[in-house]
Amino acid sequence: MYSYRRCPYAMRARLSLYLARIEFFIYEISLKNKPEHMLAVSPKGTVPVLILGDNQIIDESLDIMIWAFSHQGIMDKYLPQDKKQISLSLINSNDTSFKKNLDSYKYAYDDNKRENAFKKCLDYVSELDLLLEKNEYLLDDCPLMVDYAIFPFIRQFINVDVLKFEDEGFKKINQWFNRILSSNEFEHIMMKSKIS
Ligand SMILES: N[C@@H](CCC(=O)N[C@@H](CS)C(=O)NCC(=O)O)C(=O)O
Repeated sequence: MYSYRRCPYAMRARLSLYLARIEFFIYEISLKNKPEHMLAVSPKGTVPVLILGDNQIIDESLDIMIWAFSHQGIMDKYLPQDKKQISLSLINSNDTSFKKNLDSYKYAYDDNKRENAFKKCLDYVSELDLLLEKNEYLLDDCPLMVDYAIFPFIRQFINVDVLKFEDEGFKKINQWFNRILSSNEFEHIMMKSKIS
């Protein structure tokens, strides 16, 4: 898999492959100097790009997650039918509006725009926080695909300014965040690759 260690999309893909116990090689790329072979098999030029044994290419992070879980027959465990619709809807909000607001919060030069984007990000975080009133993870007491797909983006959001986020007092999100952050699976997928 072509990957970039700090990319949240690549993190969710690596997490799913790890959870599914699928062995894979990581080819760590530089986003500024993408390998020709990667661009040849996936001209859109984003990571992650997974190349299967039969040369089939999967170059969308959610497709990689779904492929990994279904390949190992553990789809029901991570994306149970009764939670499928809400899971995909929460992930879709993450990948569209939350990601857009997160980028403005991170990169906007104008202070008002940054603050506005921060507030908009908090709307989504509050929605997640509310879900965590009921369970330890977003939709259950064990982590599902939805948790692993969203977590890397919340991590980016919190890391922009940890103290500013902590001032908001989202206790449940903080607990959920720390639980996944300190998990074996996250630690494993963040280990520095020896092949690059
Ligand atoms: N929709 C894609 C998005 C992947 C994506 O945007 N990855 C970023 C890195 S975090 C990327 O490769 N950007 C290309 C670049 O910066 O040139 C997915 O889910 O896999």
